[in-house]
Amino acid sequence: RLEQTPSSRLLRSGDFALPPRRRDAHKGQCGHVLVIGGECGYSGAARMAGEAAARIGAGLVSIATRAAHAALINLGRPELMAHGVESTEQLQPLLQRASVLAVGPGLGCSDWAKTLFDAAIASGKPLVVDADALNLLAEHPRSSDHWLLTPHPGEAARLLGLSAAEIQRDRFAAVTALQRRYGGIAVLKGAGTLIAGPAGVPHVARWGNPGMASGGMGDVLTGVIAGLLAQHLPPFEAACLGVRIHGQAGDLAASAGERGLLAGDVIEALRTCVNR
Ligand code: NPW
Ligand code: AMP
Ligand code: MG
Repeated sequence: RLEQTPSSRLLRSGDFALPPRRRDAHKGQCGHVLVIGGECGYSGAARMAGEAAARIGAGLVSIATRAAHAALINLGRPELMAHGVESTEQLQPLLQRASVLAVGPGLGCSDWAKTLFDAAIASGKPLVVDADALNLLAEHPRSSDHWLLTPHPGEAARLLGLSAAEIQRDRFAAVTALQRRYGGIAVLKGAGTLIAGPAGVPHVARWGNPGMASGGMGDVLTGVIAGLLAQHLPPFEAACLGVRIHGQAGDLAASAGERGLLAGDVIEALRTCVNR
C-alpha cells in the first residue's frame, strides 16, 4: 500500500525540522512538558513519555502521577520531576508551570483519571492526548483546536464507534474523520502512520518497523511530540517531525534486530535522530 501512495502524501525527511539551538539558549526557552498518567501498575508509561520528551530536547519535564510512583520515577530518572498528585488542587500548580501537556500514558479510566483529564483540558494549554485519555474522550466526545490525538487503531475504533478492522480497511478515511470530529491534529498510528491537520491531505510516514509492536512504543511517541511542541514547533509540524524521528529511532535501534526491541531502546536512539 505504501508503494501506491501518491508522493504528495509521503512525508519526506526534509519536510520539517527544529531550528538549531542558539548558543545562549537556556532551559526556560526550551519548554516545560508535564506528563499526566501512571495509574497503579502503569508508572512505566508515564516515565517513558517523560524520558522521551527530555531526550527530544524539552528544557524541563515534570510528571503528575499516583503518589506511590513519584519517588520511584525520581530515583530511576532523576532528571524528571515526578510529583504525586491525588487531587486537582495538587495538579493546578503543575499545570500553571507547564507549557505543554501530555495526557494519557498509563492513566487508566478511574475517577482519578477523569478528574486529571478534565483539569488538563480546562487549563487551555496545548496537549497531546494518548492512550487512556483517548478512551475517556471516546466516552464524552468533544472538539478542540488545542490538542493532538495519537490513537492506535484500537483507540481510533473507540473514538469513531467502529471496529479496528474497519479503521484499517480505510486508514485515510479514518484519520480524516478523527480530525473532523475531534479537531486539532489526528495521528493514526501503526505501519504507515498517518497525520491529518485541518487543511490539506494527510501525510504518510514510511519509517518504523514491526519490532515496534511492543509495549510502551506509543508512550514514547507521545513524549516525543510533546517535547517538540514545547520547543515551539507548530502542532502539525511537531506531529510530522515527531512521527518521523520516532520511526527513525525505531529503525536505528532495530539494527541489532527487530525481535526483542524495547521502547527503552528507542528512547536511547532519539538523541542521535533529533541531532542528525
Ligand atoms: P486486538 O487485540 O488486535 O483485537 P488498548 P494498550 C487494538 C498503557 N501501557 N491494529 C487491539 O485489538 C498505555 O499507555 C503501559 C489493530 C487491542 O484490543 C495505556 O494507558 C505500559 N488493532 C494502557 O496501558 C506499556 C490494534 O487495541 C487494543 C492495534 C492500555 O494501552 C504498555 C489494545 O489497546 C502500554 O503502553 C493495531 N496496530 N493496536 C507500561 N509499561 O506501563 C492496538 N489494537 O486496550 O487501548 O491497550 O494500547 O495496551
Ligand atoms: P502503541 O500501540 O500506542 O504502543 O503505539 C505503537 C507505536 O509503535 C506507534 O507509534 C506505531 O506506529 C509503532 N508501530 C507499532 N507497530 C509498528 C509496525 N509494524 N510498523 C511501524 N510502526 C509500528
Ligand atoms: Mg499506546
